[in-house]
Amino acid sequence: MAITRLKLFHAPASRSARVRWTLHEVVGEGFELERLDLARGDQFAPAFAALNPNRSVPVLQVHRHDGSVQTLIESAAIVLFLAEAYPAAGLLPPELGSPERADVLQMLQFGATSADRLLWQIRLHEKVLPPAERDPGEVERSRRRFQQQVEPQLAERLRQGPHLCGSAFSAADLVMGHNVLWARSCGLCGERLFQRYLALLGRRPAFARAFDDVMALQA
Ligand SMILES: N[C@@H](CCC(=O)N[C@@H](CS)C(=O)NCC(=O)O)C(=O)O
Repeated sequence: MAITRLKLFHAPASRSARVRWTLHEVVGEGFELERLDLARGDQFAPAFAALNPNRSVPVLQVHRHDGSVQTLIESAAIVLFLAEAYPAAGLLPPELGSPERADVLQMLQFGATSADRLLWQIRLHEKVLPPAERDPGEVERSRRRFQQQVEPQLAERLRQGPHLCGSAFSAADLVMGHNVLWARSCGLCGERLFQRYLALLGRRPAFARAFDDVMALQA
């Protein structure tokens, strides 16, 4: 059923940036954006909690031609949904069941689960939890595991790349590229090849649009 309208609930410097970036890749400016201020607690407003009981961003509302509105949560699932719904954007190798498509799926999930979890543990114990509940040991363990498990796998792929799954940009870059950006803000992914990878991604107009609010925050 044809999609008639897309609306993203988004907060800068959060996982919803993956979805905002994907939307700019697939429909350019053809979507609506509602910004939430997580520090102010907008995610706990009853109207938003009714959309996402997890009280987190991203949330994507998909309006279709038959008048239905579907509410989607979970950044990686939404990235995958958009990649499938807009095949002309070329974010997934087209052949179902092909090794190339399987590789993009595994890297996208690796980004959304194992890598994301380690980065989240670092953030949680450095910034989010009340100081008395923070565990510096957990930060250290997560950093070490990221450096020992995630970085070498990404580096090996980027050496062959230039993208994560070969020569073509894909949905895996949308999730893992965002993670590399996040990792660098934690002092990880320091090797030059990660810098080169982000420079490559940064040349995409959709990337620049998607992260303009982060740049504005930093400025
Ligand atoms: N697994 C979810 C995680 C979503 C999530 O935790 N989002 C964070 C921002 S990165 C959030 O909205 N947190 C709400 C809060 O800080 O209270 C996804 O990838 O979409």
